[in-house]
Amino acid sequence: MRASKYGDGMQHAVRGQQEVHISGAEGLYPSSQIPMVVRQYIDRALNHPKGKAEKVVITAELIKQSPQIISALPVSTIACQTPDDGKIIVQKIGSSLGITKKALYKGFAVIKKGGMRGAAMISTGTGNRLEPDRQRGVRVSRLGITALASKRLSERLFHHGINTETVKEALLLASKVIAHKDVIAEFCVSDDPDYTTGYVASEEFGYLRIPHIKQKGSTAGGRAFFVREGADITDLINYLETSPVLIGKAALCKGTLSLHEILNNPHR
Ligand code: WAQ
Ligand code: MG
Repeated sequence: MRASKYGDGMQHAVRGQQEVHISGAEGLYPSSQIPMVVRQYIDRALNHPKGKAEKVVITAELIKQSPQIISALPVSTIACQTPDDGKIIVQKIGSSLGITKKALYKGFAVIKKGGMRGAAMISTGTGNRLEPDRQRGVRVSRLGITALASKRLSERLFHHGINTETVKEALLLASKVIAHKDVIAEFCVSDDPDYTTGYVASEEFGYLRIPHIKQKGSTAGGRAFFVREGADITDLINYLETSPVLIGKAALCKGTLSLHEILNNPHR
């Protein structure tokens, strides 16, 4: 689903003129659920904190390929009170994963600027941008979760008071992204002005939620994928955009931890 609106006074703008992205969503579902999902997507587009959509485009496609089944990343929340502390946390996690300062700063800059529909791909060493369309970024799609894993995951998230669509969707996306061997980490900040929790995801530390990563009221946000030097970019984009992936197993949810506890207890 893609929802957008037109800039002020542009209600009758022709296609492509001043179209402002509001919200997007994608999923992998059994065909019987399509009517329900389409309704949910429309509701989301018409009730978004970034504004009411003036145009909604929904595409439904039959996927013939069988999906790759993966596990969800383990979830924890890091104790964080301010955006400045959040940035330090991301830097410490990033550098322990071998991501250079240059690459991390590039990620911060892209997210601070905002306005992309997809994610920026950044080389972990040089900090170079890797995706062909840097304005749009790469949009991860074709990802879903089995009914059983979804139920388990909801129970575990509920136990920590975080069983929301926002958390679940972000966890699915991060799990697909990190399941590719060439993505070392993902950093995400919502573009929703009311949603101030972001995350940094990696194989080593799982899905790490960062409260207060941005000030309330800002529509800046975005995603940065930190990509291994020398990775085959075409292959990676192909995986992210078109390979079907289903989460078949919910992972542990651990509650709130300090940065120290996280850095000293990697998952592998
Ligand atoms: N693929 C790539 N990039 C995307 C996608 C996608 N499917 N969807 C969104 N983005 C990019 C795009 O640049 C958006 O502006 C940005 O990410 C933020 O998207 O555990 O809600 O949908 O509490 O606003 C994090 C949850 C929620 C943290 C993130 O992102 C938690 C969120 P949003
Ligand atoms: Mg959003």
